[in-house]
Amino acid sequence: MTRKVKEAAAAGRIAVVGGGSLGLLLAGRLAAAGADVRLVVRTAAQRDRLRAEGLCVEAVDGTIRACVPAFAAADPPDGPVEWVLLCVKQRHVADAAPVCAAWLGGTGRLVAWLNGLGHEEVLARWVEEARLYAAVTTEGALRMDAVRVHHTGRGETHLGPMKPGGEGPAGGAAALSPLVAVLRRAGFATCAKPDIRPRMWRKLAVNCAINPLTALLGVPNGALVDAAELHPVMRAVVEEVAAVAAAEGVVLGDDPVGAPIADRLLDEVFAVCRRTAANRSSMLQDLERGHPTEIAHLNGAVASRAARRGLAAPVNATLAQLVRAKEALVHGRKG
Ligand code: KPL
Repeated sequence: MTRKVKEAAAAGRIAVVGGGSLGLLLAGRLAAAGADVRLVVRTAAQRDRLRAEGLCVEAVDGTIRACVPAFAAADPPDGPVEWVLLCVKQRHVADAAPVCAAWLGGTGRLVAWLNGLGHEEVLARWVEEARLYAAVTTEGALRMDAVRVHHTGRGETHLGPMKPGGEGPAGGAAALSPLVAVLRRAGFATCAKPDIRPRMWRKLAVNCAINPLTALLGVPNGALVDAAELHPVMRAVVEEVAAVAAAEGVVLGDDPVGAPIADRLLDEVFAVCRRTAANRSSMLQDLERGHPTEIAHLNGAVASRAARRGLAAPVNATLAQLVRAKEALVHGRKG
């Protein structure tokens, strides 16, 4: 057995659940790296296209064509897997959770690659917390169609247990090693963290600052840097997110830079805006496509968690209301 095959095999069987941009990217690159991976998508139509045409990842370093066994959510699993990598939108989590549980059997672990808050509680109804992990990634991907994804930018991926501290000797960050190894082999710069929550909340702060403003104004991410009028709004958003994180016991300032946390979060927001200047945020794309946005899991979740803890988050609450109003006006959907 070659080293590549041995390392890929050590991670065990993997099911990527979700046929959007990230799901296609992970499944395609993992399959090309020799991992024992299958892709579980929502519809039979996408499954049939994947079976007929294979999966294509277009990247700067070349095009990868992979034959990944494809299943629809309603299909029975081809046996239990060691890992489920869940890559769906928040609105699909309730439907995806029982599908993930069926693939996991009694011992597999689930890694959620999702934006925002809310999925943790839903998943915990189906899988014990000790088997739940989260991933935060800055890899860029754009789905071209049901079987083709463009790998638009390289980034970093961090994985860690959703509930740090209580996993016992065999669990926690240590259990991630084989998965980290196979993700690295597939070309993703990945590392395991004992506590992923600071990364999740920092990503949340970035999404809460960028997504609603780009969606409301109909502009690409880079435009937020040029509009100085928006900077105090973005600062207030990240300050509120940091206050709620602190109230939930999550320490966001884990690198010894010394600057106040809101300054560092704002720097992160601007860095992401510059790096993804031409991109349209996922919330803007959702609005344009007539899909429900993830506002309830971003600014809406920050506002409601703040209220639960007796804190005020007026800027996040207002942005959430405005996006709901825009959804209702644009799509005739009730807010
Ligand atoms: O994650 C994103 C999103 O669009 O949801 C950002 C970071 C804003 C990049 O577009």
